[in-house]
Amino acid sequence: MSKADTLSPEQARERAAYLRDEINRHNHLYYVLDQPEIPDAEYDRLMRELQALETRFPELRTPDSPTCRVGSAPLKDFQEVRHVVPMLSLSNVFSEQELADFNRRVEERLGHGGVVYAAEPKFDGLAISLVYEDGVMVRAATRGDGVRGEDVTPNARTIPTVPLKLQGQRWPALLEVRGEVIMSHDGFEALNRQQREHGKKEFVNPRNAAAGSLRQLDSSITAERPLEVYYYGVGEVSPGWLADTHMERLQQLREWGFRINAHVRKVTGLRGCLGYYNEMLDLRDSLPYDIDGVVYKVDSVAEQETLGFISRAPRWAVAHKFPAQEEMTVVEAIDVQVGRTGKLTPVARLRPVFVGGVTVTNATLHNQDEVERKDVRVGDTVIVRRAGDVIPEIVSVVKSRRPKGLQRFRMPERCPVCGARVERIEGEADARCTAGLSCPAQRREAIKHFASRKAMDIEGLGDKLVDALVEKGLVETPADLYELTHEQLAGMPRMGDKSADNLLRALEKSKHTTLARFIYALGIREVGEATARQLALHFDSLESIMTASIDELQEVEDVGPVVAGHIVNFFREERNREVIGRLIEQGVRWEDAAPRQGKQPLAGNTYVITGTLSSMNRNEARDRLQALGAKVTSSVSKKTTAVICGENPGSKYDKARDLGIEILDEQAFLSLIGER
Ligand code: 9MJ
Repeated sequence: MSKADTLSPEQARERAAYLRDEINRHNHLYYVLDQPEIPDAEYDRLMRELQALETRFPELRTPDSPTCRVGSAPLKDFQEVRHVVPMLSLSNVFSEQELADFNRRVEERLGHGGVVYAAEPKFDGLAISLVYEDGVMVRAATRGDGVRGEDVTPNARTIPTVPLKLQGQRWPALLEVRGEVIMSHDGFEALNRQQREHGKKEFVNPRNAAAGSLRQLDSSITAERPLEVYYYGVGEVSPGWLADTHMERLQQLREWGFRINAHVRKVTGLRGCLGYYNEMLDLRDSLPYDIDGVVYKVDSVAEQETLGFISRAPRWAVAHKFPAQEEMTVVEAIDVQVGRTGKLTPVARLRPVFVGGVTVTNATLHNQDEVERKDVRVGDTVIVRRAGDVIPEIVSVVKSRRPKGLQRFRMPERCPVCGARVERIEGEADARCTAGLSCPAQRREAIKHFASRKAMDIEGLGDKLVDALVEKGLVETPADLYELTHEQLAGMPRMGDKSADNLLRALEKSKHTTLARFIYALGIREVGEATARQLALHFDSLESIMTASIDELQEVEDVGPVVAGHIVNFFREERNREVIGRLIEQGVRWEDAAPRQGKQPLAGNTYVITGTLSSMNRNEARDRLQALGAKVTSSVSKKTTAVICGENPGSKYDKARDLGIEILDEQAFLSLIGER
């Protein structure tokens, strides 16, 4: 039962008035100001609730009800354009059942089953109409309210995927083409990076950025924005030119130079529609742009005409929406986590909310500036976005739902774990706990990093076990790991004799490592895997890295003054030197790096590794080759010296064969690096 079914007529009248005002306000925020305050899913819910009320109490349907129109009046500043053929909106379905109902109505009206549909992705951007006279683009307009839009001709001309002239020899004297203006994820991120660097407001999502960019009074601004268009229909066209089906029409448009999306295709009946929906839902996260659903359009234009329209939407098409990627929820707390290098990260604890296909309970707030910029407070209603595999984010606060008296968030002045002073260096975004490895949180994270796969690769030493070992006081530094006894390990939660044995064996095995891994494992600030490898290649030994000056360190590729400073500070610290000394006493060792001159037998050679090697993993194989002066890359080209192939090699093997490049099996590889 929906809310509309439970209200008395008086309550319904009040609720409808509230919904009308609220929807109109959000319409204005969205269409005119480009500043939406609530996610689309919430807007849709308000709209559907009002529709349900108006269905039950038709007398509530006032002429100014937002259910009677879509969009809102154009901005005053743009010239108004009247659409001779109205720009339709699509009705939405949100479930299989609603889609089945739609398909049944279509079948009933057409008098047959197995209806053929053109299925298309539903781009999440804003609609545009382009008019061509004698093959030349003369006018571009936004949809506006469907009848009156805004003239954005100079802006549209700046978009590379808007043809200024039609391709081919023959086209109708008058052709109006319609499509969706979007911004890709890459474009959106680049734009926001630029906005940040110039101290300007960031856009909340790609659709908003596209709308804000197209509707600029100064088209030179539009020109700098990465806008694109996909086309999906026509408006007013000289008679006699167009094909009889939607799919054929799209092909005509393609030939005239319009970009048609590669995922458009014909499907049959309800099953065909559902198959397409599931396929696109799977693809969604890997597409370089946002889609918020799919659209099915009856393919036959004659059948479209039979079906006709209902108010502003065609009866022959429907949008089948995906689960929303933005939802609203409430911030129940803001916790502060302490990372490996002492960095304090505020994390919002959320009332659980289903968004982007999973239940989300946390969202990172990155740092203090981010919290201040978004002004997120405990008790706030916020919009949460989860797109793809990206960590959930708070997009914005719904200010109109903020209860009175909420406190601004303040970064603590003391570390929430150890109580040490927190410092924030002038010009840096991050606040840090100053206690270093005497802070239990930093110790824990440092040990997890030390043990991780790309560092010492200690198999079986998971995060939970590290937490427990630090908690019990058995491990304070990485060196303590190698002094753990069988009894201590077997006595830990979820551990037994066998797993203790396995872990001791893994610890022993990890002692034989490479200099690059060891440096990376130390967890020096801003020394990632690549920098660690460069350091190991450049210097002969750990000793020379530990005693290098800031200037000497900067001779290494990728090392600037800041990183060099972190390295010097790290090795200057007595505690760190002591831990390193103990690790070496315990037997941690690596092959001496080849001296820089003379002993780099593979210098100048480039290798690619594919498939699974039995004697070592690919990272190790890469380290060994690099230690001998070779370059290791991920793709095969004419410059590749040889491809090293393990079991089940990928397409790189085929490519090497095609290019006639030498292929080495594991035996040949081992003799190359001097193992056999
Ligand atoms: C989008 N937004 O991708 C239509 N749309 O067709 C597609 N919108 C549409 N079609 C008729 N693919 C009205 C709107």
